Amino acid sequence: MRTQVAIVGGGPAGLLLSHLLHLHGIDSVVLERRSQEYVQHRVRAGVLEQGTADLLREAGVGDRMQREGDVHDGVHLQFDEERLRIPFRELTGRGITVYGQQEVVRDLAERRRRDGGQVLFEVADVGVHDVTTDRPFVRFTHEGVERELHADFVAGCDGFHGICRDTIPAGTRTVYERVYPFGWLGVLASVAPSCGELIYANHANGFALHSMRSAEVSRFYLQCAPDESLDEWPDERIWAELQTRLGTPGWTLHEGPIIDKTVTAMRSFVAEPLRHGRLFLAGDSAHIVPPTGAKGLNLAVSDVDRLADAVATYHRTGSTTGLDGYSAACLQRVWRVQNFSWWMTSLTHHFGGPDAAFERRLQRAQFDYLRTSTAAATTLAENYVGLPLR
Ligand code: RFL
Ligand code: PHB
Repeated sequence: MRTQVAIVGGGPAGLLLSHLLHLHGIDSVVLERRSQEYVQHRVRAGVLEQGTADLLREAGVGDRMQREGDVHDGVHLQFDEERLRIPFRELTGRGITVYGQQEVVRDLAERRRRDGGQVLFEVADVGVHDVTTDRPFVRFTHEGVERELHADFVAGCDGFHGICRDTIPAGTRTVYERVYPFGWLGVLASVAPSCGELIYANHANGFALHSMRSAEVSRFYLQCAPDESLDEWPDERIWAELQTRLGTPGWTLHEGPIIDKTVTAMRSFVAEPLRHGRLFLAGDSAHIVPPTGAKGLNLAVSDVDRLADAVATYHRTGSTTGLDGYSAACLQRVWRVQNFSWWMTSLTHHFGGPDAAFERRLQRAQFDYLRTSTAAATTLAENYVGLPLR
């Protein structure tokens, strides 16, 4: 088989890249390890930056998001029982869109199907070869048959546990990593959201987040141990802990049936550079942020926006400037977002340890600063709604 860009991974990064390339008249084939059913039902991100939502609309894949997504003009931060609203729209003129990642993936997959795009699900034994030559290719097994996909470029959009990153020789890449001493217990519940906007709470018991997916479905997260067993969290304990950590006078948290529970460990991770020969990494395959800033999906979108443009410019003009600058340009945004995600995490979580009481005093001071300083609140707001894409 031959195509112009071989894309490993059919998550948001891979599918959006394939669609953006198609808009530029460039062929691609997406190779995805999981089934279509699995990919479209994986519960993950929920917050789209203004730039991400704008890009999806401009690329013609934002119709359902426009109808069903919920635009928010602010978020709440809470310290113990004190709640503070950060008014994004007022401070930055921009907002965020709450729309599930799996809905974005469904919209992209459906559009690829309608446009005749090739997305192969349930591929196995994927290996990337000869990326430092002019003739890179991907070998894989599909429906029991071993195949080779030859391309001009290979895009590694295969997430944190993918294989593309490891094809870059250890001597030519540098990994930066921080592992946090806690994880998130994610909960999906069949109950209307109890607040119109997200609430990030720092309580003496630890972090809690109130989010939502629709008028009937709420999404919650609770700080827990990184290797926490779900057996420790029967539904009654989850609701009791959410009531405690999110509670504030005059506000009621509504309870309902819990329909999904997962535990996610938290890390910050960057592998530099994002390019090796004709292999380009994008999204979680190259970087992970702790989810507190709601940035992972948005960073993936920013990477593939740049990559599609660089590949299109190369095909149109022969210029390699965009491709050559891809890694450095992405990394500049990646590190800004790393900083913001680490900061939001540090502001709202308990790290434990001997200086825990000192840390909580610092968090309180930062919270008070956000409450009293427009400059501080604006810094949070402009990072949360997202800096301009390019
Ligand atoms: P993905 O989504 O992991 O997709 C990678 C795809 O590659 C496939 N794959 C392979 N395919 C072929 N061959 C192989 N060898 C393969 N190995 C893997 C996988 O099956 C998969 O389909 O990476 P991508 O596309 O870079 O997208 C990144 C986002 O998924 C991720 O950053 C976000 O979900 C992070 N995230 C959030 N991001 C936000 O922007 N806003 C949020 O509110 C937000 N909340 C979250 C999050 C992530 C979370 N978890 C579970 C990690 C909340 C949570 C709890
Ligand atoms: C979500 O709704 O899944 C969500 C919202 C905000 C975050 C992380 C996840 O920071």
